Amino acid sequence: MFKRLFAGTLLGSAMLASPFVGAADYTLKFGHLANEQHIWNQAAKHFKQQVEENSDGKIEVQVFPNEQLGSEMEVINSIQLGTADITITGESLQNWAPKAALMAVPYAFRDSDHLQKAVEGEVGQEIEAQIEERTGLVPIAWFERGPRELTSNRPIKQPSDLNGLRLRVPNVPLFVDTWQALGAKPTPMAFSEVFTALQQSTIDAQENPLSLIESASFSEVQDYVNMTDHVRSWIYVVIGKNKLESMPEVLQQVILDAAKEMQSFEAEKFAQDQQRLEQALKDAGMEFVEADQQAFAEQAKPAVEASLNEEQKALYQAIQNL
Ligand code: 2Q2
Repeated sequence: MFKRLFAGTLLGSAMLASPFVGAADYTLKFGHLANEQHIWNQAAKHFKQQVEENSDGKIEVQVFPNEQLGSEMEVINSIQLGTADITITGESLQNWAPKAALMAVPYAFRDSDHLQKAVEGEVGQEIEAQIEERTGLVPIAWFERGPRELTSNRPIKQPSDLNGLRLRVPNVPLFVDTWQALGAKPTPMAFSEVFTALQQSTIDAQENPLSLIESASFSEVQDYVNMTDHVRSWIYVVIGKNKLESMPEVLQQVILDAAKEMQSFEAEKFAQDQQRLEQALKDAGMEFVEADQQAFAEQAKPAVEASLNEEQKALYQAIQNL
């Protein structure tokens, strides 16, 4: 009797934490590089909740922020090996699928509407198809990102101010080519290593949307946000194709529906976040610098065009014509 009661109490408290403890047939490990507060993590948690509820606990989703499952490139490899399942990734996929470069071409998208047209239309379809075919990852949702800005410890207004600036970029060949042409010294590096590299001055600068500048506390090691707006882009939430297809169709549908729901949830948060970020970074001590975007765009253009191969150029043209 006592034993029974005790077991009942234990079960009761476990149920408070999660209504589905122990019942899952499938576990999905979802790792990404942003911190706990970041809207990507809020979206991931929303997805977890939807999937667990709508699968009656048959699927459990474990969310790992802060590169706890490894860097972006490592998690992509892990998904391919089957030791992780879901991540948030974009133009770094160009290392496998060249068309993914078009998600983040310097100064390619005029504005949010232009970007949306590309993602939701044929351009997006072509990119997604190649990602799926070449990487074994299936895009299930996309998020718009804020424009990428350059942070540094001296103001950068013109390309000529770059003058050998040691700049971290993600593992994106097109970014390396472009920043080299602009006069900086770009080095690819995992996101989680950037803070320490800036602190120890092995690099001088980095570039990212405001939301990741905040997520990684770069205000502690960088004084200026130079408003270059050099890349507008989107990012995908991707899942391992083998894992997805190993599930019964009804559960696959639960995942796809939850992904769409996560996409709208994130889009709403994104709009609110964009209004908050500049002031938040100013409050954290960063100074905003107006950069000559036209000069950056003009100097970047020939480098971008020289860097794109034939299939990429065709898509680049298609984007310009939208
Ligand atoms: O700077 C970074 O690491 C992030 O902004 C992103 O991971 C980057 O945009 C690409 O690696 C996305 O594939």
